[in-house]
Amino acid sequence: MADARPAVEPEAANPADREDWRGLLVEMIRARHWSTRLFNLQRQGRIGTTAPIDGEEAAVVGSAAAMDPATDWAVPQYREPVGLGRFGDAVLLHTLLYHSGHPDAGGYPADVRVFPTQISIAAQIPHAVGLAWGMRLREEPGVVLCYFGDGATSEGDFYEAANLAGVVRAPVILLCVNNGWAISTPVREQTAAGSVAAKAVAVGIAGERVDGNDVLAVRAATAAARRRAAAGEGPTLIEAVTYRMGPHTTADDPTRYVPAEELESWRARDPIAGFRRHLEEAGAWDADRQRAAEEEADRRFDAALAAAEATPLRTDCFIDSAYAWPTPELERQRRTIQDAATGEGR
Ligand SMILES: Cc1ncc(C[n+]2csc(CCOP(=O)(O)OP(=O)(O)O)c2C)c(N)n1
Repeated sequence: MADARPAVEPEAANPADREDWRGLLVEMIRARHWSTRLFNLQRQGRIGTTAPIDGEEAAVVGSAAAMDPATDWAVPQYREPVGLGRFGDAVLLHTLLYHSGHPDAGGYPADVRVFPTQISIAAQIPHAVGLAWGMRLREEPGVVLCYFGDGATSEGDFYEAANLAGVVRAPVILLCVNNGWAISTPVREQTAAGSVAAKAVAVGIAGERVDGNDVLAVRAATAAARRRAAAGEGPTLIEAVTYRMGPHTTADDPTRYVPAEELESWRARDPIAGFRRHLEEAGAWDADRQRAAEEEADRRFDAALAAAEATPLRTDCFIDSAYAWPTPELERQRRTIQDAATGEGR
């Protein structure tokens, strides 16, 4: 793979291109910033386990940038939501609720076209294909962008969903963020296929491998896949080759399995640092812009955190969500929970 620098020279670009590239850099900075803040909240004991995005921002932001949040859907696993800010700040709010164990985490507003965080590996891929197929049958516009990791491509859910997507020509983009590792399993032990993209051949869909640290390359590949899907030409499997520069989750210690030299070689290709350096050299980015981007990220995070912490806990919601109708015994349990919450009955 080439280094993380974009193929187009900023010097030669018109002002609109520069603005566009700045927008992508701002989104990548935001994603890493939000990921770091989630990490810190976990360390403070204010939320549970989270999965940092560090290193994968170009793959996630670049692909999302090819989509239209008004018509298209994003279906993430658990690492990508902080990179989906362009789909609305409700994504961050619900990510915070999810990592707080709040029952409302999955209840996205109807106009936010993002599926809730999915912890079960690859389980979101059949959902994404079903959604895309349904949209096609109902003649709704829009394309579904489904994210998953390299480890997910060893799951039955991946093969079954990719196969069906090919048969029904579902307008779906299957985007594998190949970050090199599935917890401690390196990708070379994950598959003998040579590449994830090669697996597209088996199900008769388009497959493409792209430098996942080049935000412009990822966006271009996703935009092409989106055009094909929207034109009824079927799904695409995109493998964005990138690297997870931090731990798998806040509960992981990668120094026990990641070779230090491997990490260092990928750190030198940090997708944000590379793109930023390129824009700086062209006079399109500076320290003031950097500060403004970080402050904006902080403001939005603070607002989402305040909203998450102010969301009332519904201790009895399992009764409504798990049963079609409550029995007298369940109603008794609900009263017990409510009395405990209000301090009555003590
Ligand atoms: C069905 C299922 N099996 C096992 C796990 C435990 N698990 C959590 S993350 C993970 C590795 C996932 O790796 P990958 O798909 O490459 O995604 P990444 O976390 O690297 O982004 C595993 C095995 C799980 N969450 N779900």
